[in-house]
Amino acid sequence: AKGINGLDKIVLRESRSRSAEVYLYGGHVTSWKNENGDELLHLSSKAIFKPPKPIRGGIPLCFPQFSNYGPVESHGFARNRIWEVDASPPPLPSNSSSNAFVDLILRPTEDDLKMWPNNFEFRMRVALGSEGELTLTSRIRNTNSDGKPFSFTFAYHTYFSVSDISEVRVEGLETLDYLDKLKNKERFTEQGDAITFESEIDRIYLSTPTKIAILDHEKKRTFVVRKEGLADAVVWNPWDKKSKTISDLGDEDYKHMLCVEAAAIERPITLKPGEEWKGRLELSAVPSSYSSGQ
Ligand code: TA6
Repeated sequence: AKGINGLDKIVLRESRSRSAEVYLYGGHVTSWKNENGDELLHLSSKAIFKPPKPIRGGIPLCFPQFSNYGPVESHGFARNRIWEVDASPPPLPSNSSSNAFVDLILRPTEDDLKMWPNNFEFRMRVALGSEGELTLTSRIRNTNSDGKPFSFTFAYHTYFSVSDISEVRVEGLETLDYLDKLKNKERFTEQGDAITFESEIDRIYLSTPTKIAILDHEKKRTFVVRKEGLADAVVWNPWDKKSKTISDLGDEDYKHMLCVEAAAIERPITLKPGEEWKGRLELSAVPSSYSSGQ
């Protein structure tokens, strides 16, 4: 369907899960609704849908570089590009019961090759499962014809919608080491209980488990993040001061959003020509009897 600014909008609906649906603009998921039609991702009230400006919210794709960890623009160029529907997707094991999915593909533009001289095929399948779970499966292949390997870092920069950031806990990152972007990316160790939020946070947690939980107290809802091929997890909230410096983010948005980003950063992925990397993210939102303190 034609979406904002004439950008092609793709809508996924899963018949067995009532009002569950997913909106995509190119490779960018901007909306994920559960079976009651509740919006589960945060999209900034000031988001700009005009390539090459990245859309503020949803699930921006950081490739070939996370943040400023490398030579190209911050978070790379994949999130700023117009993707195509993949006419010849690779056969994927139908391990997911979902029949609501779309296969997309991105190849480098001439400009991209100037910034990052590597040929690649970046295929992504976005699927909405019968329980309303959202799965993004990325497959990145090195198609260099000159025998050159390449390395990249990657993140699904997911913006979760939360009722009140001061009543959110993240479980699964306890006792892990992290790099703190607010302290010169120095390495620290997380303490022994769930992470809570009362100020700006911008951390890359290292060697994280495949499952991370984000508990929203007011909604009695837990987001479950399951990931494969993505060892790290970034936790980011700009809080009030930093928010005011981000032109496409509402001043109050930080109260109702939290980024928990499945990522591969500490150890970049290296591919020889012909090799392919797979990074899979599965998001679900389940009722939780979360009570602060337990
Ligand atoms: O993932 C956290 C982060 O790297 C923050 O440092 C902040 O820059 C955020 O990404 C947003 O980046 P963006 O380029 O989308 O404004």
